[in-house]
Amino acid sequence: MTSPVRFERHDDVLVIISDSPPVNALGAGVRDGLNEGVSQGIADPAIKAMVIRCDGKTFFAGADITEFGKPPKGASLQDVIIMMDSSEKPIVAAIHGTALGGGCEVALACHYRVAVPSAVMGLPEVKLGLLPGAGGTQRLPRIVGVKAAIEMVAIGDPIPAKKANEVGLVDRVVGEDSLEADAIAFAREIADKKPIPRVRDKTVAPDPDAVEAFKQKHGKRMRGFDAPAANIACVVAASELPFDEGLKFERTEFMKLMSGTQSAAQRHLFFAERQAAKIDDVDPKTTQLRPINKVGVIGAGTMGGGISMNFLSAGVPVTIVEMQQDALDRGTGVMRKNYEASAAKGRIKPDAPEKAMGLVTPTLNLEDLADCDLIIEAVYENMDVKKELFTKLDAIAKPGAILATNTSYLNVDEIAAVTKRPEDVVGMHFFSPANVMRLLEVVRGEKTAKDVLATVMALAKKIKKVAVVAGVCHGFIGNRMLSPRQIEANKLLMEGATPAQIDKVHVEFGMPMGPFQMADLAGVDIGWHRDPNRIESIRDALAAEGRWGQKKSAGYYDYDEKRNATPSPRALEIIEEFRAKSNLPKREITDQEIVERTLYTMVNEGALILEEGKAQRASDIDVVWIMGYGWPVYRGGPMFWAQNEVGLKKVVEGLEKHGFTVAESLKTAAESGTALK
Ligand code: 3H9
Repeated sequence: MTSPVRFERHDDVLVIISDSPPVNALGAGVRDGLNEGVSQGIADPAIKAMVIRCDGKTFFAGADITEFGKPPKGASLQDVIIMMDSSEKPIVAAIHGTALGGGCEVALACHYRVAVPSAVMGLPEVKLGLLPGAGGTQRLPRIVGVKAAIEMVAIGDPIPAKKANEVGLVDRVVGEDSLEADAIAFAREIADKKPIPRVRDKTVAPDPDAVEAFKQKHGKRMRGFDAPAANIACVVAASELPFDEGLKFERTEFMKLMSGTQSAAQRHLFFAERQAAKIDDVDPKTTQLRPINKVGVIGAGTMGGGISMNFLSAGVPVTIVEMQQDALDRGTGVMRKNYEASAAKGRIKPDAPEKAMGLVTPTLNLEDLADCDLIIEAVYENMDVKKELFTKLDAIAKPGAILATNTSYLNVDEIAAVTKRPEDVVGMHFFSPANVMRLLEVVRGEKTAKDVLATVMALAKKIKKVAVVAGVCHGFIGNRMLSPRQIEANKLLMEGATPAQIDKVHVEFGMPMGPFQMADLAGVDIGWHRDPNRIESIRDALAAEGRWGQKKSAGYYDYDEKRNATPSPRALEIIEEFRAKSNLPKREITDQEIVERTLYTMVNEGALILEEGKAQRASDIDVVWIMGYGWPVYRGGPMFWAQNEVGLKKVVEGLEKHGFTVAESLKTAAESGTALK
């Protein structure tokens, strides 16, 4: 097999070039090639310096994640890096694109680094539940100090070349289009400089205050994750131990994380996210996409406004329609305020609010949507309202326009059927707040055309969403799975559990909040029939008493003026009264029973969704629950969790113990030890 790494001699400089698409991951072939190239450079008396660079869109984007967990092949990255570091001839890393993870570590082991202005450098291993395992945690702080190093490894966001240059990670920022020539010239400049600068020879002072301040500031976002603390510990070790001992410490911590379930879950998510973009029977290479240059959004409420902002932020003009002028003004006003708040926090450029709002055309006239390439309705969740609207849109929209509904439960086929163009109709289910949440469920109707699907998937990427294709069923993937959880949580209340106990189990599991905290936040009155005399559920009883949740400072919990929750004696009384009327005996409920009845039932529903073909693959379900509902990333989503952390046999036993009908595919997978697909 030909090597992905080639060597080109430029007089006294050897240029070692990796060409391993798509991202020059440091797989066995690349590592062997680097090993060979550097060895040749060292051995050849005519060579004074070396340059390492990559072809294609990026410098090495890291270790090859697909190799993790498999038997080792070829030279190890650690060995290659030690050889580079020890070379008596200087090596220059020539960086473009994204020098990430192992790629950044290769660069740090080089004696000099040059980069083009658009390049970024970072150690994002923490996002995969890992830490930089090839010396990154020991070299980085020796250049940038403990404080900046912790920021980079424990959060994992890359920094641009200019910043890298300022903090000493990059020696020179070179021409965007002349990387190789500039790197060779630089190599000649430094070829005879002695001593060769090696990061390992530097020391870094401990900075316990910075470590403590970081933990204080980011404690909440790191809750439940193993990797951030391990990354921090390695940086601290770099400031306290000699280099070689620090490397050993890093190695031990790396292996611990690598063999744990969290990293497996986070790596699963990395690939699941990318897999979700693929539609089994649609080839993006041969499918002509429909151009989307203008979007129409119907409804300027929270949802419509949030949806619009996604497109505006991506530079796509939006026509936004409302029925009344005051609602339209309020909606666009909120959008503007949101943009201004982001600008004030420095999250977007100061002129971004003006730019974005300059792309909005507010109108009361549905006919103004005639020139839109995509129209998304975000109106009241009612089938008759939606049908009437789609009938009108069918008459107004231009031929080839995509007509999308943001419904979260309703039958997209029934909506499509009122038009003469059901092939142009699709569901685009955004999650609230729609300008923030990354998930987009793309609901494929029976007749939705393949190019419509492909266009919407590509558009999702453009507006920075993670899109997952779902089939038509009540609640699609996410809300359909939420339903058994809610039903069981309510039954558990009736049987003797408290809202606080159920929520605690969910929060300890890693969810941002439990079912009753969520109900209080969203509003206990949502979907309530508004008849105070009709009390058919605990929720009805709470709503009838005005306990509508956080907005009324009372719901399943009581709230103080800062919205801090405490268990509510009155809510517990209401629950008791309702139980007494139902003649249900009260019993002790264990936390394990709550897990089995509220979480195993979700897995069961997920298996049914797969059986019915409403999701393309189990990993898509995981993406939905992580991106849309706050399932803990380190548990990899419900299907991954069930298969890899709990075990399907145990899930089936738990479901059967409580009398649930178990999905056939779940039983078969549990019995045969195969994966749910
Ligand atoms: C590490 O380095 C550990 C070391 O410290 C220690 C070792 C001892 N490996 O994202 P895209 C695939 S851990 C294998 O769509 P973009 C990806 O699956 C690593 N494959 O492109 C996709 O495949 P497909 C630390 C990889 O332009 C294709 O490449 N590094 C890897 O939107 C295109 O990817 C990271 O965590 C990989 N490392 O974004 C960086 N990376 O086409 C991870 C990508 O079949 N990578 N693929 O679906 C990224 O963040 C983005 O891919 C990147 C490009 C920003 C580079």
